[in-house]
Amino acid sequence: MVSQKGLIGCLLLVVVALWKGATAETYKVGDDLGWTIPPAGSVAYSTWANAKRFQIGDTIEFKWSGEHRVAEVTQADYDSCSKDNPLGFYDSSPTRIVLTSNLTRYFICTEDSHCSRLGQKVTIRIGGDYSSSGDNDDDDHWWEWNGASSLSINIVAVILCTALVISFLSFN
Ligand SMILES: *[C@@H]1O[C@H](CO)[C@@H](O)[C@H](O)[C@H]1NC(C)=O
Ligand SMILES: [Cu+2]
Repeated sequence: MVSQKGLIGCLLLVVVALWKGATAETYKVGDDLGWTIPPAGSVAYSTWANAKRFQIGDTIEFKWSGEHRVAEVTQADYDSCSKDNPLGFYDSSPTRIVLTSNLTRYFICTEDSHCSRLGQKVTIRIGGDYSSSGDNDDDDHWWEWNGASSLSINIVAVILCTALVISFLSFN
């Protein structure tokens, strides 16, 4: 006999799983640091980015005060901090950018030598293999074990719950 509590718990699980699967995240670049001259060079932004799991549909938000800008550039221009041929240019804070593909994106600040000498630049890797990107415990959830896609977890949850509902109804 299936208890009513078990049934309710099961339905809650489905709601949580569906909600999680449908939720896109917004990431504030640099977290509390924001978009500014990093205290010890670009490592602040690479550390920040490496700890995230950017996915298609997520948004990154550049937020700053004072004299900063955001330019999206090619990888070559990123490496050389060249601001002459930006793919995108944003001069008001906050700037939000939606990640629409798995292609890596490169952003620099175009003010003075903020990129070239002070390291105000960030690389955003989307999708991809996160096995070497450090501690991601924050984003590991028990309903996404072993990296199984949330879609397949949702399907399993729905099937289990349907079976529970059917047995609940037939025993009552
Ligand atoms: C993006 O990367 C993720 C993770 O590797 C993958 O599951 C997904 O299919 C990719 N999407 C596209 C459109 O390539
Ligand atoms: Cu700047």
